[in-house]
Amino acid sequence: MMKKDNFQQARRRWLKRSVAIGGAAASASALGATSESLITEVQDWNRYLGDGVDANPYGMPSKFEGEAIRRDVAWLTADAKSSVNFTPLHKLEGIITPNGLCFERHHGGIAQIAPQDHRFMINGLVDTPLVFTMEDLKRFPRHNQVYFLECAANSGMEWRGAQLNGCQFTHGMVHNVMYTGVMLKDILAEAGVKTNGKWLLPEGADPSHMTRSIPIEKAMDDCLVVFAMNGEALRPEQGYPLRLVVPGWEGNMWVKWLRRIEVGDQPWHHREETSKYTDLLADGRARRFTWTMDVKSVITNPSPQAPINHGRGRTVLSGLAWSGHGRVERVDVSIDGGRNWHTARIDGPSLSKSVHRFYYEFDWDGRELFLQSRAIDEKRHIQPTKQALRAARGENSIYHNNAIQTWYINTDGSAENVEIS
Ligand SMILES: Nc1nc2c(c(=O)[nH]1)N[C@H]1C(S)=C(S)[C@@H](COP(=O)(O)O)O[C@H]1N2
Ligand SMILES: [Mo]
Repeated sequence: MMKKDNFQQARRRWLKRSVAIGGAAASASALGATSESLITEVQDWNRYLGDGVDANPYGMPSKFEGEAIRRDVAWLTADAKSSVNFTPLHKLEGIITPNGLCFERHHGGIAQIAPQDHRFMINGLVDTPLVFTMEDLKRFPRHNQVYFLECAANSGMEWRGAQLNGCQFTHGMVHNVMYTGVMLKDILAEAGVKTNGKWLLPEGADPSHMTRSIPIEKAMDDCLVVFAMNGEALRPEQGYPLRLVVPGWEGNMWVKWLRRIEVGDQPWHHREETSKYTDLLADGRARRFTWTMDVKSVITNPSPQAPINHGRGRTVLSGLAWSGHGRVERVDVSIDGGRNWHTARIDGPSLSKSVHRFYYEFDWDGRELFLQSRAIDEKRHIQPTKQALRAARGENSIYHNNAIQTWYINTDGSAENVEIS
């Protein structure tokens, strides 16, 4: 132990060491190397009383977190009411997307529906057509499940080449939420599906009259009709007061402002949406009914919107991985463009059809890097390279791009969306 009279001397020696301490244990600045006044002087927030408990009946993030917002890309869509914005993935930690940051995709603007005015109907090939109020629905057994929702068009602009500069824009049409709701199969059992009832047509109450065909097997498996997200009521932009959850399947089937499900014996011919959500192959044929979202991952930090700004030394790389087929089993990370792969550390819950958080800590030597991540799910699906995906699907596709993403890290720590071959 250090005696007290030796302490001053030791402290002076300590102050002279202005270099940062490298290595795994610490990357703090030596005292004296940075603005010491922040420690030695009384600051405003230390001196003046803050707001009282009545300042924010509904809490907001710190005013210093103004960068953590959804963003849209003006040229992508002509009209904000039939548009999309993107989750700021580079600003998130863990696996849950906060409600105010979940990307939005809607085709007719946000419907504002008072819950007492909302009705949900089941009709078609059922023994008893039924109409439910929100109160009625809340009397079925409730379930809580964390699921990702990914728009089939996520990463769609990247098919032909590196385009958008930031994981928010390349991969931000995904969110991951804990839903509370009731099993669709419980509601269907109440109505009694006839033996020839094979397909469901869920319909939204918004002006887009969004409809999708869903096979009965999926409905009887894990679909939920939900009224809450992350512990509170659904947000209006996410379908308040009621939305369909179709775990692992493409986002357009997760009908918001859900008002009706018709049971039929065959898939419906959709209006413009069918053609939109079909993958066009190079030979002109189209992939139809490509519902499951394939295994995918992206490095969120560092990335173009979140460069390395601490110089050389210990660097924490982090990202997200998910698969519509189940759990993510492993994530590999490369810092040299796929020449060498390292197994990343998955931290936090590993739930089926939910995003997984991964980390890879390394010492950056200040040289250029090519960062990549590659996810493998429990069914042994491996995330493909862009070249492999193009070879399989051609270049005309927009939907279901789950290819490996590359970020180029410059010697100054800045990052850029690139493609390498
Ligand atoms: N009623 C209705 N449901 C809808 C849509 C819509 O426009 N109207 N958009 C769909 C699409 S294409 C996607 S990707 C998801 C987006 O869900 P989010 O807004 O919660 O991100 O909702 C789907 N459900
Ligand atoms: Mo979508």
